[in-house]
Amino acid sequence: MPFEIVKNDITKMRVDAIVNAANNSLLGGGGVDGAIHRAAGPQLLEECRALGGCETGEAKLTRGYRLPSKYVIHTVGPVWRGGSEGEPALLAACYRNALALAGQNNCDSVAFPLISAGAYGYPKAQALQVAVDEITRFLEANDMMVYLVAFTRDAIELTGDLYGEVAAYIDDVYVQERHDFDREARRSQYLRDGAPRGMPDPGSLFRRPHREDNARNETVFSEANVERLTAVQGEAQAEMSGPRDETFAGMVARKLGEKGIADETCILRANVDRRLFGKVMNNQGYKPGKQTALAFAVALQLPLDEARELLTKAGYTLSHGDKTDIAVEYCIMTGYYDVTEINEVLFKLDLQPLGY
Ligand code: AR6
Repeated sequence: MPFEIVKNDITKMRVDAIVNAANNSLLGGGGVDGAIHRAAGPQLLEECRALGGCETGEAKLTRGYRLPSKYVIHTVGPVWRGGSEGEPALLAACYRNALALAGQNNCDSVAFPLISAGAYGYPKAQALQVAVDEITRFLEANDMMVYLVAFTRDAIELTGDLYGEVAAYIDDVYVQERHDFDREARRSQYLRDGAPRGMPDPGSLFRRPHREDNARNETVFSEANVERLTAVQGEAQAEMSGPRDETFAGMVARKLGEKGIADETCILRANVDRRLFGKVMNNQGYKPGKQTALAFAVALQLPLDEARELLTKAGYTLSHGDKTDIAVEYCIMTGYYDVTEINEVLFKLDLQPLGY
């Protein structure tokens, strides 16, 4: 089931439960705790008083009162004391216990803040890693939509090189495309508005040549073109991994079989929910959204040419005029197929995540 990092104020999330990064007293505080109490109203504090506090790593549930979410799950993260006092295990327990409580209360969707990453001083990148590991593990066995809510993009800090590499690749490729785009725009303007002073009239460049002068050349040219096109099409056909009329669902099914990937694994690796997976696979004519199509290419760990082929079957191309496409292209080219890691990078770059 899907996991998404979103930029938002957690008190605005329309989910079944939001998680509060509280303290042991459960009687309110600053940060996200203060924001949740303010938005929920005084009845939340009243209910919290009756709970008798909460141990670090444990979780307790209350109603949401004026919040758009039905419940608040209060959990207490560890204060960071250098990392050798059991902080990672305690932080993991917060996510595990909060998710279990959400499950016991039939929640379909839950939103977390980055617990301990504010006043409690847990290093942000490490806090994110613990959150992602626990949420991913939970989603391997449970159906739920889980959000990690960051107030700002800076709240999410990534370890590893992928973010920097993708950003650099976008810089290279996207800038190049803009350059081409500008040149194309200038050419269109030239054709539309006429030649700037000193340039030949566009009409003289694109006017059809006199037949008698050019008949021979034209024929030769078009024959050569047909030959070339036929050759290119032949190559393209040869490069395709499956039959030309194969559908998106057909290619996904074939690749699952060839690679021995179970449906459940594909659902997780594509970050899609079971219903969407069923819709894609059981309806030969179904055209998924582009982010979903990209997610399947990643889940199936397709090489770039086959990823392009799969996208074509859903009516899309990988464009160098689209930053998400460029980012995903880089990940595929370099063999990064972890959808969560890719989505973290897309979040930081303010681009659309994959999946659903
Ligand atoms: N929406 C989403 N994220 C938020 C929001 C919000 N409205 N407000 C803050 N954050 P913190 P902790 C982020 O300090 O580190 C309280 O006083 C924030 O940027 O709220 O677990 C409690 O009573 C950071 O990334 O929680 C405790 O005493 C993350 O939420 C203590 O703070 C957590 O920051 C708990 O400290």
